[in-house]
Amino acid sequence: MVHVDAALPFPFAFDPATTALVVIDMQRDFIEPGGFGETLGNDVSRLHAIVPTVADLIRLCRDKGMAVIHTRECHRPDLSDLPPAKRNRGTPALRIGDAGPMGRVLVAGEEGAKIIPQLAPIDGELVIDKPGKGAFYATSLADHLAQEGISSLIFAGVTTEVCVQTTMREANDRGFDCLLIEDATESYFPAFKAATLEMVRAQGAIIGWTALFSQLEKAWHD
Ligand code: TIU
Repeated sequence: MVHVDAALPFPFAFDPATTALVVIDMQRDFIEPGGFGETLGNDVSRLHAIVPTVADLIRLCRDKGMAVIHTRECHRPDLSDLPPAKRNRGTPALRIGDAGPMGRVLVAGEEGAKIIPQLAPIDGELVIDKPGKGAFYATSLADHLAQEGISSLIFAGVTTEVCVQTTMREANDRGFDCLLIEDATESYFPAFKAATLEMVRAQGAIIGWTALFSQLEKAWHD
C-alpha cells in the first residue's frame, strides 16, 4: 500500500495494483488558443501551467506500473451524441461541431479534440471518448474498471469544477476511493478551483481526498 499521509482531509492509502490514474480532457480544445475553451470566452493560458506537473504524474504512475486512463470530451462527427441543449447553450463564438482553427470543435478525430502532444497516451493505455462532463456517462469506463479490478482512482486534468469534479462525483457514487492531485488540475476560474478542492474533501472526504503531486511522490518513495 502507498500511504499519502499529507492528503486532506486525512491520510489516503491505495494499492497501485487496484488503482488507476485518470487524466481528464487534457485536449488542445481546452488548453490551446482557438479551441472550445476560448470560444466560451475563457483565457486558456491558465491551463498550460499544469502541463509539466501532469506529465510528471503520468510518468510516475507509468514507472510504477499503474494503469493510466485518458479521457477526451468529444462528439461523433454526425453529432448524434450531442444533445441540442449542449450545442445551443449560450452565445459562443463557435458551437460544438462548427469548423474552427483546429478543425471542428470538440469532434472526435479533429485536431482540437486530440490530447496535447506533451501528454499523449502510449500503447496499452485506455482512451475514453465521452460526450458528457462525467467520464462514466455513456462510456465503457465502469465496465473497464470492473474488469481490471480497480477500486481507487487518482484524478488529474481539466477543468477542476466541470469535467473533473463531475467524474469524481460519478466515481464516488460507484464506490471508488478518489484522490484529486491539486496541482495537476486547473480551472479557468481560480475561485472555482479552490471551492472545488474544499467541497470535495469537506464533511470527512464526502467526495474524496486531495493532495499535491509532491506529497504523492514522497508517499511512494517513503
Ligand atoms: N468549460 C469548462 O470549464 N469545461 C468543459 O467544458 N469541459 C471540461 O471541463 N473538460
